[in-house]
Amino acid sequence: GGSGPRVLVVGAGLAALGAAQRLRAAGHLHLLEARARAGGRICTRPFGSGLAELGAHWIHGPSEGNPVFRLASCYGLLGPSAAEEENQQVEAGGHPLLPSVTYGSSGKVLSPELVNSTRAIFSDLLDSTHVFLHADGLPAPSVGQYLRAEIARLAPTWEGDENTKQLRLAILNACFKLECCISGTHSMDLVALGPFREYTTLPGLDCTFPGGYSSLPDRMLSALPKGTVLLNKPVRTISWQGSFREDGDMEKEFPVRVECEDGDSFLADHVIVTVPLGFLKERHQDFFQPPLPERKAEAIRCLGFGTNNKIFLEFEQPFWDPDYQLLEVVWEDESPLAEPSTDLEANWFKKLIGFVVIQPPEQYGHVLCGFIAGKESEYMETLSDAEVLSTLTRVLRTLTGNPQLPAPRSILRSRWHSAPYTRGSYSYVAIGSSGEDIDVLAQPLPEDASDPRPLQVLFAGEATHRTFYSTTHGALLSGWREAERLNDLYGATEPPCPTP
Ligand code: 6YU
Repeated sequence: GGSGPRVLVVGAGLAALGAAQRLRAAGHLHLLEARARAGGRICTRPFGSGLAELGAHWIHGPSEGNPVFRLASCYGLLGPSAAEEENQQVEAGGHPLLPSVTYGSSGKVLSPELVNSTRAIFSDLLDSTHVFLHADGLPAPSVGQYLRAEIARLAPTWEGDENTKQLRLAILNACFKLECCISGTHSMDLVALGPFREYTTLPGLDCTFPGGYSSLPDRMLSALPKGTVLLNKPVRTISWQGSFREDGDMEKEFPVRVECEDGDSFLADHVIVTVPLGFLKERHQDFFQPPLPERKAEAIRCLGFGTNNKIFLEFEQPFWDPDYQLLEVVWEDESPLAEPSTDLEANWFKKLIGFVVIQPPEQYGHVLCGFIAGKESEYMETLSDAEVLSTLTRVLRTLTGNPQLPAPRSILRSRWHSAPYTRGSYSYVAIGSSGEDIDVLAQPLPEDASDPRPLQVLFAGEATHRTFYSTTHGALLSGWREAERLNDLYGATEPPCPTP
């Protein structure tokens, strides 16, 4: 370390690594990470004959405007198709664009015409929510209530017999579940309508990392001086507005002291907090000394942070047609206009939206990745692997109409809600909150800009990015933003050859 300020970063996920990468002002820099690994919600594990992404899966909108895409390209971590101009221009609007087949609960594949025309209805309704951004009067507080009212209004105009209409409603209900996974929420009734379209999508055909998403944080980590990141160092409390002195050095005073669960403590001029919103929701009251200003505590309470989990299943042989990359599921008796079941034990698996086929099978084996959001997903976390595997085998036998369908050979799941240093998957703007709360969360402390010791506590992480929350690029940009805030304070200007 040099003579500059002492900076601590809590966490070693993408926001933290991004901050470390861009900090030029720091004399001393340490990242304190609770887990035994860096990467946070980027978590690649071996599975089948390849890898499984338990956290972030795709680069959403891989194109020049996406900093994760730029960084990954610059490190050479992406496959050849990601580099193609054509793929970078695709406008998917944040939804998976994969060739798909839809299984109905009666054991038959549903008509692609009916499925596609129904999806188009849903997608038009979703698009129509943009008119409510910054609007004065809203027809409903939540995205879910708005969509259901529109569906109730439209349903009588649909052509076809009663069975077809019921099936359309069932398909729409499946669309709601997919949307719950995308927003990382239990129900779209919890997602605020007004700010919904503040989340911004970027152009580009979503792509994956051939060597695993973790290859990105790994590369960022290896570029930092050895010993910068301390693993297995969960932070217990952050004291600020203090006057702390190191033993044996009565000269220098620090405003910040960070104490770890193992009793170690670190003094600093600045601390960048990148812990997930789920952790803050649970712990903010005793995590900060003095406690956070009420307006920030309120933002932490109001913003949404739900659960989206993945269930990887490896099969001996594929039961699906190799042309399909997405196997969707529709429970034919469901409707968005009916009350959802609250019997988690009996019905949790119906919240599963279906499976992404992991490509290519030559590299990964015959692997499906199921997605499940909400309370049902949190309930799933309490079950054993064997229970989940046997339930899903039964479900797949029902859906394919094949009672002999062989059980998967192995299973691997994420459990983001139970993870003590995450407590869910990612943030959303919940009813009763707005994009303003995101900005409040991102605001450094002390609030008084004329404080002689400014920027004691800074906040980064996906939940602090107003338009890219819930993504890796939002996390990375938030880390860069806070690093630049400190660089600016110390007049540490851009190096002649900036990092990508
Ligand atoms: C993306 C995707 N993706 C799936 C699933 C999940 C997420 N995301 P971190 O948590 O990484 O780091 C904090 C660290 O702090 C961590 O290491 C902790 O251990 C540590 N820590 C905590 N407490 C501590 C303490 N006390 N002391 C010390 N350390 C402590 N993003 O771009 N593409 O495909 C997905 C997906 C299952 C769980 C995702 C995806 C989200 C990203 O993973 C996530 O944002 C970043 O990795 C977070 O980085 P970070 O540094 O902030 O925190 C309209 C509209 C809707 C809006 N949503 C639409 C977007 C859809 C989002 N897509 C998600 C989909 C998938 C499949």
